[in-house]
Amino acid sequence: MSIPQERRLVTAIPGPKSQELLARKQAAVPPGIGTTLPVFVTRAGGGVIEDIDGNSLIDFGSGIAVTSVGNSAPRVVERVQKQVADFTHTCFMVTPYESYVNVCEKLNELTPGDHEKRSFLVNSGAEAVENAVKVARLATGRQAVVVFDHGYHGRTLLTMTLTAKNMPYKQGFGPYAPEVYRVPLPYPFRWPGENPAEEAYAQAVDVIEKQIGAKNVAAVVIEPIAGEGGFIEPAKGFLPRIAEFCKANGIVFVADEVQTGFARTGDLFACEDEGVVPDIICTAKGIAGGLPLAGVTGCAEIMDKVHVGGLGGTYGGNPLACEAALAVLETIEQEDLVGKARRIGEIMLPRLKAMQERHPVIGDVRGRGAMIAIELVKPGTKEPNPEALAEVVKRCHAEGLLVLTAGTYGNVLRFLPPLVMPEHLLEEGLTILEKAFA
Ligand code: PLZ
Repeated sequence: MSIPQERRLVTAIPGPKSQELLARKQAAVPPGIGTTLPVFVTRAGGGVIEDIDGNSLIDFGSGIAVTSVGNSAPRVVERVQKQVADFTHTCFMVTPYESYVNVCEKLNELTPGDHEKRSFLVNSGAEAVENAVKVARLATGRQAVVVFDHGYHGRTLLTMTLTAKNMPYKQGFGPYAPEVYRVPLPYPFRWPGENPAEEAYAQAVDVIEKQIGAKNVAAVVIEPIAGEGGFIEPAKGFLPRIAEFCKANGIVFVADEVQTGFARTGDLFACEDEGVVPDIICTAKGIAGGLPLAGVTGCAEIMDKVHVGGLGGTYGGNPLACEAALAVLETIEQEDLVGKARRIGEIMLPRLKAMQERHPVIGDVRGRGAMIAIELVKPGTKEPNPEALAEVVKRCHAEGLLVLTAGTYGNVLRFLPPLVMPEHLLEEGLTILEKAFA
């Protein structure tokens, strides 16, 4: 790896050059586009991000679960460089090219279930989810879509409607799309009852049968681990029961694996953990090492119902992004990134649990593989503690550890390191975190 795999601070964070650029950003870009950490990036790779002031930061974010293979991963660079010199765009719907077909064949092969599948490619996670709903509606002739508390699916009109949290995603942007219904998610840390999976399932079915009518439901859309909602793993047993209910009622079960997919959770796809086979699976983020690409993969019998020309988009499956995806899939396989994700979890979870013992502000430590979070509370209660979160994040950032937040209650610190993160940097990052809590 050409970038030194070390943390190096040569200025305060952000440094003077980043501050100058931040002022220009503030004058040129509306405040609606937020900034987690205002260091302006010049290079990144492996487990680090270098900024314009010469600092090198440990990356616990992967650009929100995107650069799982690392930034500018060697195979990605090589394939994209060749492609950019050959041709940059034809539009797959106008004159096709092989790499798009290769990516779809791979998605059909690698996603859960050995039934016959079809895939098509779009540009973003939101576009993938929106297209899954289009396909499900056409295939079933039904309209209603069921989503869950704490869900996040994107920022377009439909996917914003599917998203649970008002601030900052929805406030003022209505009216929302019709025929979207929300049901409970068994959030183990906060569920009031004894049997979260069964109780949430019963409540969800009650809403579907009594308020919507199961025969009116086109799709149930769920993240196998709620990402933006705070890395909430639904209580075990819930996902398989919802999938069964869908099957029994002719409802298309859509797994939104935009954040959880491609080895992130220590399985290639998070649904595999409980053996759930979705009818449609949406992928994006980790699929192409940072190039914009997303996939919709589903049962052939559902996908083939859509008339010729009913799906598409100018850039969907752009040749550069497809080459990047093929490089990513090769890297995941050859560098055993599924195994690496598990190893990251094995290192992080015990250290975080030890921190929890010492610091009662840590209410919960959870996650799988390299998708790990801690939830901060007022000590001795489960009351959310976003103030403590802000303080810890500030200290981590000042020390050169990039961390992200999440959560319906704004009190979750989440870790999404690149799966190629060197172990010494992972350990160093955890030590910075320990000091921040102390
Ligand atoms: N589904 C499960 O996590 C994107 C959002 C960043 P796009 N999550 C990061 C932000 O604040 O905008 C996401 C997701 C799940 C869908 C999406 C949407 O993916 O590629 O951002 O459209």
